[in-house]
Amino acid sequence: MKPLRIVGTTLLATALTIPLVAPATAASLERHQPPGHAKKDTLRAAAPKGFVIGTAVAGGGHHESQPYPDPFTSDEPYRAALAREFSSVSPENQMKWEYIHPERDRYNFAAADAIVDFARRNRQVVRGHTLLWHSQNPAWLEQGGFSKEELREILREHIFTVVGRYKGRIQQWDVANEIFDGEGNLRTQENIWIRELGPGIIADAFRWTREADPKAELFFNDYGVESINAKSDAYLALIKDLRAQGVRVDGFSAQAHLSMRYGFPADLADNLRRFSRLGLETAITELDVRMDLPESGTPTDEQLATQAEYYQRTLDACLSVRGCDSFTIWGFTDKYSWVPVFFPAEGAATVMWDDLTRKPAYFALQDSLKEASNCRR
Ligand code: 9MR
Repeated sequence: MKPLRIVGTTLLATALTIPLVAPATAASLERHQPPGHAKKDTLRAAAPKGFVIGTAVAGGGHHESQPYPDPFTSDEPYRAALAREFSSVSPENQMKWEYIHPERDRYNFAAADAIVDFARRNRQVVRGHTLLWHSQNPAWLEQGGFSKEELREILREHIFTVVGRYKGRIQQWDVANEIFDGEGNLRTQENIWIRELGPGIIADAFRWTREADPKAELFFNDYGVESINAKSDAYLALIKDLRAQGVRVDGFSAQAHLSMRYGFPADLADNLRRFSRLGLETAITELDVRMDLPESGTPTDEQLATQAEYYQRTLDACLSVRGCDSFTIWGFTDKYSWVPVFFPAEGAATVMWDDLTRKPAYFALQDSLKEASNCRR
């Protein structure tokens, strides 16, 4: 044990009046290390200064059909890992309309509040997800038969209420999520806002969010935009257009739900750089890497190695682009991943096994973070 360095008698006297071991609170327990892991042996400790490493916080959505209780509120080892490993959290479902605004005149903030409080206790930033989307909207909204004026007011009020409630506590908001289809056309049918109110509502959503929380960074977020393609081109054009109208957009993020079936999007860094050159932030917001599982259900060593490579290349791409300072994986344990629920026969998409032990992909991320920390020092 290292001898204590005595700074000064007054200080020492004061220090001795403070109990040496703080009482174990829920928050302090969350910071405890599991046996066998050194204190600094985490993803967040490995990350370079100013670079946040995040995860989705499991709850709602597909979890409700699974044979386990709500992960975030009931799984203590899960919570401990969430606090220990990550410096950013994204509510997986808990801030979506169907959860946070279940009836026209009623909001339900309990689940989102719990995540934002957890983040504060554990010195984590939060990515808000999401305000304008075509999916996971409540029936009262989708089937309410509202007039254009009513709909516009409903969105405005929702944004001011939700964004206002968490003002100063959200680092990045996914203001608009998945507004283009694969061909780069606006989703004019599926997306109630664009269908009923026209594309101008997108600019309004950004303006209202900015007004409600001037310090949050406001993003467009989508999947299938990792490469230079019709969809990412459409975002680039839209963002330029919005800027020309004086609407400030801060960032563009690629979800990065990758599948080993399709190969790695090798132009990811080049694509992000196009946005960075406009002065925008970029981010990876929902990375996971799914694979076809063998009959045994357990990936082969070769599959795990390929998966690790995909994770690492995605991180390295982000680290290489100026302004890509936020990197989030969509869940960290296979136990709670959305993948097998949505893609039968595929799975093992996250960086930890069900029992929270680490896969090669975890170590690949940790290595890249450490290397970036050493280079940037
Ligand atoms: O992980 C989420 C899952 O629990 C929900 O059931 C699903 C419903 O659409 O949404 C999942 O999260 C999505 C995210 O909000 C937006 N990008 C795609 C994600 C995976 O479907």
